[in-house]
Amino acid sequence: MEGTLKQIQAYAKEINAFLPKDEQELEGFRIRFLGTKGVVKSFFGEMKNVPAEGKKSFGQTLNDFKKLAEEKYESAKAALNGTKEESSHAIDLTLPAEPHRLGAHHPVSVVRKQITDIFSHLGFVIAEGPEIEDDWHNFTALNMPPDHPARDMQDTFYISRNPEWVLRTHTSSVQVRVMEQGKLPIRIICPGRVFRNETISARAHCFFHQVEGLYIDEDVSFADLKQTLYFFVKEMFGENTGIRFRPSFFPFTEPSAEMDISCLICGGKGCAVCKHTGWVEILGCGMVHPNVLENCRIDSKKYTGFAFGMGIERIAMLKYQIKDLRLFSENDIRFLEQFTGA
Ligand code: 2NM
Repeated sequence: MEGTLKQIQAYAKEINAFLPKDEQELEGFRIRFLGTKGVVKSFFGEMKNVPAEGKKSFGQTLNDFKKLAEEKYESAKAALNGTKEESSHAIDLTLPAEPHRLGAHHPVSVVRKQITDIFSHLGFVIAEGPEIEDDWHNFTALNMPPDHPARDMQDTFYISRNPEWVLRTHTSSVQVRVMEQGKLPIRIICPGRVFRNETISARAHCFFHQVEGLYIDEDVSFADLKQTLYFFVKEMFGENTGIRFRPSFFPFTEPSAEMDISCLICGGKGCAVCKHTGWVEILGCGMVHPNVLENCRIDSKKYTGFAFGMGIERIAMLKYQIKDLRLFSENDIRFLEQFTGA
């Protein structure tokens, strides 16, 4: 009896110190102490040898011993599962990092920068102005009489609260503001968003982006206009690109012209992009109308100037062979991410 109690104490010590490192050790513990042929069972088997007066106390000891083994088993099992769960959530510092998705510049921003950079090299500086304009800066100062078709409700968005205000239809309004400041000579480039009330299609939208240029000084001629734009075309589209001018009409320039470049796709042989003419229109230009200079308090006897305007989307469509204008404003990642590093 004495010996049995000593044995139980020794086992209790072992149980208290038990700390399994895996499932296998835990199962070994269960079989050894709690199994059908285990230590606990075998001690209960000894009950029949204990004299009647000692049964109660021995039974109590055995029950405590069994409880100790069972509780150890449960707590060891929980600890083991806990570690397992923890390790599956732990960060593995040796794994390669999740890549950060890098954004890309919008093709309109890419092409706008290319255009303004080229003119910066010729001494043009960027000028900006408001997108909501008054009638004077958007139309009247630019020699557009009240019955001019460009003023038609179909083309212009008017602000209903005050029909004197419009969403600018071109950035020439910015140039009027600069001319009115009266500091001469003027050599500016005006990028910006402009608005026209058109039916949305693959070729038209209710807004687009423009870059307009203006150069005013004494003795500025049409030859200066041609040479400046020729430099621009060679920088933008390549040394071997040809240019040609066709007479045109704008109310704010006289004479006026439209400029074509030799087709980038077929090199002038004729294809679908140039509609088999070998040429693609890229901008409008002309010598600033004396009425415009006088409207802006510039002496048209002393000063002359040239101006030009182009659509950024149009240039981008040509350069990157983009077929649908709507892609520029849909914000579809699959389209936009193609311009990384462009
Ligand atoms: C164009 C075509 C031709 C132009 C004229 C002026 C200003 F303010 F000087 F009168 N700015 N821009 C102009 C001339 C714009 O865009 C197709």
